[in-house]
Amino acid sequence: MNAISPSNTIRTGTSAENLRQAFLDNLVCALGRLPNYASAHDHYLALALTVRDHVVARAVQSFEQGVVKMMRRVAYLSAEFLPGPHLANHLLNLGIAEATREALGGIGIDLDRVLAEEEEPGLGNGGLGRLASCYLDSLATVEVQSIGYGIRYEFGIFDQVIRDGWQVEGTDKWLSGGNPWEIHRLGIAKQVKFGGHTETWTDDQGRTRVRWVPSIVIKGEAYDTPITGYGSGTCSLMRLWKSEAVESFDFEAFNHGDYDRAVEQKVDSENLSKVLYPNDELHRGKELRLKQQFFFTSCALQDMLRLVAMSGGKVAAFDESWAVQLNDTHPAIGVAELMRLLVDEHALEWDDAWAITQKTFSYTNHTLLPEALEKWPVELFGSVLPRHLEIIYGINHRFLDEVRTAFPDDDARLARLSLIDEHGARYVRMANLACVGSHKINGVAALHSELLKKTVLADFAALWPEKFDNVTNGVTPRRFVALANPGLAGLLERELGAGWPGDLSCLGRLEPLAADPGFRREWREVRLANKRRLAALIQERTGIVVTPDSLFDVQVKRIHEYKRQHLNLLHVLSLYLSIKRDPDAGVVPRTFIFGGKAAPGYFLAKRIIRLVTATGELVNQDPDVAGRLKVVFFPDFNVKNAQHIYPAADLSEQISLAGMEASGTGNMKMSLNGALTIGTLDGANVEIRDAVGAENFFLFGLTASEVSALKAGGYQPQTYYESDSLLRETIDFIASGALGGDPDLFRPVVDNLLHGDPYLLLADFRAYLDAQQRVGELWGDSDAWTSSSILNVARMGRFSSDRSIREYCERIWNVNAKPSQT
Ligand code: GLG
Repeated sequence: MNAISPSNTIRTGTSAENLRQAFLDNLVCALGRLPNYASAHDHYLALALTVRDHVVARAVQSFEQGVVKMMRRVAYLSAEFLPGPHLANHLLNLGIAEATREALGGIGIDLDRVLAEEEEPGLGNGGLGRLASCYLDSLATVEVQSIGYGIRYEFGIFDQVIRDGWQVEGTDKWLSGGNPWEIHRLGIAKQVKFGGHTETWTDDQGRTRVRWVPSIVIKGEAYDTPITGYGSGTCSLMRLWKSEAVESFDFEAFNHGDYDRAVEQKVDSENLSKVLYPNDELHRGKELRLKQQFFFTSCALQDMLRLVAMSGGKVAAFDESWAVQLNDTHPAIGVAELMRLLVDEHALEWDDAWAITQKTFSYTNHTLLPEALEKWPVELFGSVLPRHLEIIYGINHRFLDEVRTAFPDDDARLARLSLIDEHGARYVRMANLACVGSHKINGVAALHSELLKKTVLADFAALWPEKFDNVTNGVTPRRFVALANPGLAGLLERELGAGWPGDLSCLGRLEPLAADPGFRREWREVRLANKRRLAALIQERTGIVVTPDSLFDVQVKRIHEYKRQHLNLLHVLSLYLSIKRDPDAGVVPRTFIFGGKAAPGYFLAKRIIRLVTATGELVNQDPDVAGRLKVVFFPDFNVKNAQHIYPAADLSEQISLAGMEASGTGNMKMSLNGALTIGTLDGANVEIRDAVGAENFFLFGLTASEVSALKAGGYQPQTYYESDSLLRETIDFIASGALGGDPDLFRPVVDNLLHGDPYLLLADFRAYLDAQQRVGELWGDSDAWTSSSILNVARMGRFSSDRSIREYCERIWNVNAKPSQT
């Protein structure tokens, strides 16, 4: 028999002719459709299957390499992933976009229409999930073997529609049109226990061991989605777990005629991976959420152990096979679960298991917000995970001894560091567990990492300063520039060569072109074309007609008070009132574009959305401001829509209160596409401003330390309200009932600002308006604006997620990444 080599594992090649034939084969044979009857969605599925062959062939070869070479692999544990549509990304990475366009064009099918058919997997809330997906992309690109482990939610983040100006949530049915990208790994299933109790027993070496006797066992089945890299044969795997009942029926109940009870367990088991919790940065101690976290983490660790065995590794050297990253505290239970697997199931001694655990895990913190910190009531925790509670007590006991040695007679410190919060009701603190179980702890931007050490993790930083590090976030230039902005990609390819998406340090070579009038003209043309496309989409989705030559002022991200979409609105309304007062007021034409989802239970965030739409209803109709102001709420902000919005942004609004936004990544995406930023010194804005130059960034607002000082001194929003007449006029206008047709509609927003203003909008209002004034002035000088835009792109190379991933590889995971070219 002939040996099967990688090259003959695929039926067809990648010429246009090959691709067309495979496409038609798939249409007819896999989907059962004759070409004449095929819908656009059939075309999408047939093309996806065609491309998938090549992707999967790469993925299995790449995986095999990892097994054979016994390399240390990276496991990225994340409760959320937001990959976005896959098809176009694979075409780019496989280098077959043009051949595919030709293949389809030859039979009268437009590739762009086919691409538009793809539904994205919305398996995350926002930045944290999208970061995980950028990192899988970059891991593949820098040729590191990795698996992103998570949950295959049947229903991801809700679909947002705007009805009568309000957010209405719809169920996300991302799987209903079929998912051609995943492979259900029938052979890979893990059992996960819940509840019950523990018992001790004596093994044949006379050692006392613990056995967990659960009250229920659930099965996790693996679904794999390969993630290709750019210019690399390596693929990452996104391995998501779906929960199933171990037995489909309770046959005993079934035989007794109790049909309801017979299916009950099946339904309960499947519920576990049913739906994503739609809260971003808000912890609610729901039992199902804890179960979800344990479910995917346990499946992942069991799977890693299986792979260790498969590559001939040793359990006692688990950390040599795997570097496991905790993406926030959602998978932090993994620290106790690995201990359980090593000690209870693989009979390792506690101290050996602990050494392995600490060398294996590292932890990324993504937020300083106190309401995001996960803690579980001890009782709830113990009822779901009785063995893990014992293990956590065991870890805590030894850990607190270590603290006592380092800081004798410091009970307050001991209480703060303890894995158990004992103030009043007792809680298990997941961030503390993550810190104790990890050898490295990092924040996601320089400022955030500093603040972490000073605030929420200060006691850990004092105990283990060497554990702390920073890795500033990055974003993939493949999806967010090459795919999202083909016009810009064309210019970059011409100036920098075809390989630019694999090495963003080359962007620096654009700098001299900022002074070249011809290049500036081309740059403007590309930007205008992007804005025209977005304008058409806005009209299609909202009915609002906007002018592409106006300044597109964009704030797209989750709706949250700390991100201060309402500060942006105060500016919009102040401009509106200025024009009403003085029709000749020097206001440059602007289109304000908002987008983002509010957590369904977040009252004020939903009111803020309504305030955007009510402002739009007023402003967009008013002939007095026609041609100067438009306000749009772009519904259902997700990765797919984002790819249309970022390249059309002139101004990127990054206006969170300093010290609140850990990093932000939308800020990077817009600047990389040529937007100028108006922003506070918060998160990665600080580093973006350093990179692009203060003169190419509109800075305003209090610094993080000024914020602390102001709050400590007793902040009084009323004093700002009283001393600034424009601010007063704007707030009074909102309070007057002129918006939305109901005088009480925005009372809660106004009251919140006047009596408390927790995110200091009033304190930053004047500085924000001044910065916006500077924006308007620079916009008036189109050459100067364009130069700044070019320089933004030229200097943003550092914010590629390839750079971030190389830093993780070097400083945290200790694995070799393909070096960057420069
Ligand atoms: C968090 C933070 C963002 C950060 C992102 C990725 O709020 O500032 O950019 O993680 O690290 N929940 C989030 O989106």
